[in-house]
Amino acid sequence: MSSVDLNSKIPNNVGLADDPKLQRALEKWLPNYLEWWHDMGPTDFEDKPVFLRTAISVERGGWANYDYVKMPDYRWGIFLAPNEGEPTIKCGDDAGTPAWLDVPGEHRNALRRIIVTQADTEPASVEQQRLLGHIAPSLYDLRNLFQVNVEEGRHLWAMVYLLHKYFGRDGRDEADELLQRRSGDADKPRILGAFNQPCDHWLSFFAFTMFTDRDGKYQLAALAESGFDPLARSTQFMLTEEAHHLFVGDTGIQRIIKRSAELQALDPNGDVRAQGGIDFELIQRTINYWYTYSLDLFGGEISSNASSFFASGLKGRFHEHRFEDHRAIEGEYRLPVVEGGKLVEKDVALRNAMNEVLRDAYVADCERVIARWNKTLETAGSPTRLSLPSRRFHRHQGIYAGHAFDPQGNLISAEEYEANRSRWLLVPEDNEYLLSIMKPCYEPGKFANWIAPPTKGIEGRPVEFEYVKLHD
Ligand code: BYC
Ligand code: FE
Ligand code: FE
Repeated sequence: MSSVDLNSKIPNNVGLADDPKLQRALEKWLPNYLEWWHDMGPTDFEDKPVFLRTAISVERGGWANYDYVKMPDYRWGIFLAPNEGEPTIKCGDDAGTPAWLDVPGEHRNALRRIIVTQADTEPASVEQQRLLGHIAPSLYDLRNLFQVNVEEGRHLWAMVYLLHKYFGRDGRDEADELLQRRSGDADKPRILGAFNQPCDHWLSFFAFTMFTDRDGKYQLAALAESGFDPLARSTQFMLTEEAHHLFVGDTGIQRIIKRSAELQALDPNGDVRAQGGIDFELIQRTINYWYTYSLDLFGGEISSNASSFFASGLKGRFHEHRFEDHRAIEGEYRLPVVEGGKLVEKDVALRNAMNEVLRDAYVADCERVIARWNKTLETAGSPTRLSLPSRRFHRHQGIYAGHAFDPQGNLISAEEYEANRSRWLLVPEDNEYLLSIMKPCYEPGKFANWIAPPTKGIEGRPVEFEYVKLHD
């Protein structure tokens, strides 16, 4: 395990200084990355000091440093989690045998594809969020947005390191292309669906960090079980940063719910919008929208890709060590499929259902958060309850795509679906309303009317701390 080198151009614990060729290649990529950040990262705040966390080590206790940093000066580093004992392949045909310290020729293409797909989401999310700083509900939230953004940038670095180090010329080309695709671009879109959807306002930002970053948690956890050891250790460390992103989304929506319940109680007709707040129907539509796009990110329910990734030990299940049988050759997974215009139960080979197994863990995690949000509503005396729609609703990938379902998961006609779209999903009129109430609120300790303050600040600082210095 190399020690941490914080003073070189690219902070790292991967011994870059001992590999001058790799170091040069990454130092050549660095200005292109900075140019991308300047063009596609958060607009207009480049000269403002932000109270940011920077990864400086992989020690559990003290891995991060907090200080004011201007975003373009952020120290994006490359860190691998330390190995505990001899790493082994965690799943599939070769479970229990030594892990690969280099890329096995037969898995080169599959690994490259997985790494590129993971990498692509990181800059995509920064692009999606680039304008949100202009309408932040507080300096506290503004800081959290920028924290998420710089860390997604570091996640890109983590994957680009793997591409440069282990995939030669192809890897360098892929790394260049990661800076060329653009979220939502008609000609050069990002790879996965959710990362091409607009994220125009803070309700979408919080839903995105709640639901889409949470897909990130589960995908990273599955890759943390990879038999390709550098990928496993890289994603393990990314997960330490990911927790904050999920916190931002979970508590962001929870604070909106709390405020909406207050406004509901305040209004003589219980009308949240009349008080300038975000009504619960709109919150539910936003949940429906981002949760289902995030479900798509797990891929098809029945997937030969997933089967071969698992079989070859490239990608495990969530917490693979908790399973008894790491080969999963036997066993079936039962799921509803559409046949002859009806839903019928069908058994598929377990390995082919690995995307669905991972999605199950994700859905259960989302359910736990929804239950907490409903507790908030209960405590506030509101009769409203929020819920997750069926995993068949509003899907664009997998066996339910191409069929129409209502949020309860019943097969319905395309006409019925279209007629209810604006009741079930975030639509352009919603965005108009949200943008009309989202004005920047940049006074330390002050919060926009549509959201409650957090219960505490960041890293022991008070809520009214000046998290972003907008004035010298
Ligand atoms: N959109 O066998 P199938 C994060 C494609 S988020 C568009 O069903 P597979 C983050 C698929 O590529 C975590 N296309 O799926 C969060 C395939 O294409 P080809 C990101 C899709 O391969 C917030 C075809 O459909 N990490 O970190 O088993 C902020 C059939 O594929 C989609 C990863 O994704 C979609 N949603 O599984 C910042 C991990 N879904 O081959 C960051 C790496 C599927 O026919 N990726 N397709 O051209 C993977 O492990 C897999 O690629 C997937 C798909 C799980 C995504
Ligand atoms: Fe990330
Ligand atoms: Fe994230």
